[in-house]
Amino acid sequence: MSETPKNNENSKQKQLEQFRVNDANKKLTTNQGLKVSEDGLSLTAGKRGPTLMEDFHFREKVTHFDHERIPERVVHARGTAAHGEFEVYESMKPYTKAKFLQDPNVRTPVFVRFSTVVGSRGSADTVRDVRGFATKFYTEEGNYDLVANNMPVFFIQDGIKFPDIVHAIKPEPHNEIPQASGAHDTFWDFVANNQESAHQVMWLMSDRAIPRSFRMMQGFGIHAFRFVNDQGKAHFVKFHWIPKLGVHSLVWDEAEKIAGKNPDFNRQDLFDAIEMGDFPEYELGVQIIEEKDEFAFDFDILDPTKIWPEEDVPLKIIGKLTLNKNVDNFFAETEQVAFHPGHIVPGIDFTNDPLLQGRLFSYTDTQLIRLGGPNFHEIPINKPVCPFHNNQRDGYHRQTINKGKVSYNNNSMAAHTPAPTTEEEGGFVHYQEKVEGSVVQARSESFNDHFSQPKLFWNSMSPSEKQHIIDAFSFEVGRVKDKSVRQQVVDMFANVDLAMAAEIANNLGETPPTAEESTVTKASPALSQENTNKTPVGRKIGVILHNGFHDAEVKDILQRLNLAGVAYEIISDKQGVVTGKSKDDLMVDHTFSTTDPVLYDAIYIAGGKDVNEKFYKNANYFIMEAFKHYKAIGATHDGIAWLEVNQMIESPGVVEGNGKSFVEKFLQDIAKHRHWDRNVV
Ligand code: HDD
Repeated sequence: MSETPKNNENSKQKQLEQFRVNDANKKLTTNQGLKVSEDGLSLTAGKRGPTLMEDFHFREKVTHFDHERIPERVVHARGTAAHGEFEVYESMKPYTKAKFLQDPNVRTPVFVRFSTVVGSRGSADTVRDVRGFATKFYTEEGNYDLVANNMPVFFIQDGIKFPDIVHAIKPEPHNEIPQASGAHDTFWDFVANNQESAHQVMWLMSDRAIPRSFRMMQGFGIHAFRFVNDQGKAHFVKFHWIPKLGVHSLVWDEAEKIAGKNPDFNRQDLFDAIEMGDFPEYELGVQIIEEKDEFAFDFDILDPTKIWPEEDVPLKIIGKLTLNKNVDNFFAETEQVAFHPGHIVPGIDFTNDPLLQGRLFSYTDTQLIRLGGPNFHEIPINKPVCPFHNNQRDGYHRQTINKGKVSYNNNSMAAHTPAPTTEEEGGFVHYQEKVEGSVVQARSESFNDHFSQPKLFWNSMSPSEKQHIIDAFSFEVGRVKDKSVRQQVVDMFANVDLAMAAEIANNLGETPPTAEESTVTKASPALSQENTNKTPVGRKIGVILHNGFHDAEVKDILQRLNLAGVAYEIISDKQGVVTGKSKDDLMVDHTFSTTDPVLYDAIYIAGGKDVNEKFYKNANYFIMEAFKHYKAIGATHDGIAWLEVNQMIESPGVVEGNGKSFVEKFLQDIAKHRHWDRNVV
């Protein structure tokens, strides 16, 4: 294990470099290094005879192949990851002694894995689900993992119920249907009979569950953690990631179609952005509560089904994460990375949140089966960049060659080393919280209010967001076959909002509920995506062109869009080039059949001369779908005819014209993301 410099900038990349191998232009060998002379024919007795056992190359190659797969993660199996760096804006010394949060000049290497929760490894990206947002900080004091989700609350309050919620939402055990979806009986049966789930279910039915991009999604540590400073003073803290591009979602019809058209939609988007140098950025925000205020709120701050409303506990922005490098090998890095909320550093500590306490057991345990033994910390992606020394030995796939004969403490033969470190010298000391109580299996009554915060969430939604929640409930519960479960769900959510539940009941053909109206009138504007950052940066538009298009003007428009951070793809009826009226060319990226309007944030149609009926119809489909999904549509030159025929002129988010003013208006409309005020039937 090599010693690393204090400022560990790029230290992870330097470490990984030792393990990277490029096989191109090399001679083919066995794993023993033997050069092989034949790789396509096995050793046989005669040219038409049986394969011989002696063929060690055949056996090694096929045996290795037979063992290529490892168990997928029991949850969060579908994911994608990238490398990056974290920087703190100002020293957090008053709150925490964590070294990576002290010095704005230090860049801490990070590895981030995004995921869906329910689907298996090959499932589609755009399903309705919670998203994981797990970050490993390779700090000079050891690895710190912030294992977060894109929603700030959880379904359950106690880790012991995790197998239950996961069994309920995973495909049903008798037929393994449905894949990557909560729209089935067992999930909703769980919900109705575990009412603590109400808050997260509201988030799951909202647009947050179908993010447009991993680059446009928040992350939340969910639990109350503890910051501890060098004086031993502690504060409660919640962690938030805020994407610089704002928080944006798909619409459900679009998400379902993308699942078929490009199941890799989100991972592709992240990969492409990083390849193009458009590095995704997220700011780190913290909410801090003083220990003396532990009981100052009308909810229990340790309850993971509760947010700390930002209007009550302000968000302090303290740093920035930049993702700037794709992985070299998906399996070696993304699949083998092992996160654990228990990987902490001095200055950060746990609280008594019973869900967090449960997690502290589960994550190491799962790696033992998934990664095949206790030495998974030696896999390059998991290895700390700082030195590590202890008396742990052996086990499957051990790589470290520990010298000497002492592997125990206390000893005299190695002068009592490796020796513990004092707190002053950076040794981790658990926060000495005073704990008292009888040994019980019971929960504090302060965890019992399951409906006030879901109502706060509902109150905070814009009209279109509310409608989407009602539509989502109607779809998801509409897939439930058990009538009693459907009614139980409607009755349960009447405790959140009576009118909402009545509308869902009406859509489902169930009996309207009769609960008392919730008295919560408070709203938290920070919860609505309508109040997020809106920018055209990071968006991708489809540009529909035909031969004879106005080349000079269109190229100028495309350049301006590009300068504003918008990527584009040229779509036409044939691959190759489209030639403009002044004989200038543009390369076609896609034909109408290799792409689809759901894969773009906006459509720009400039058309061309003499389009045939097939081109006309295909282009029309692109525009109609984009219109239905509330996306910006721009048209210039011959393209304007399509807007006229479809009576779209002057609809919100539809812009036609030429030149600079067209670009400005189009960019504004792209930035708005979706035009909910459009009349879509
Ligand atoms: Fe978990 C994976 C996030 C509760 C048990 N979890 C996992 C991942 C994320 C989360 C992002 C994927 C990590 C990766 O990319 O490899 N989990 C959460 C959050 C929770 C949460 C934000 C609540 C606040 N989880 C939770 C509980 C338990 C687990 C209560 C068990 C008691 N989670 C696991 C696991 C996984 C996992 C089974 C599967 C794969 C893995 O750990 O490495 O141990």
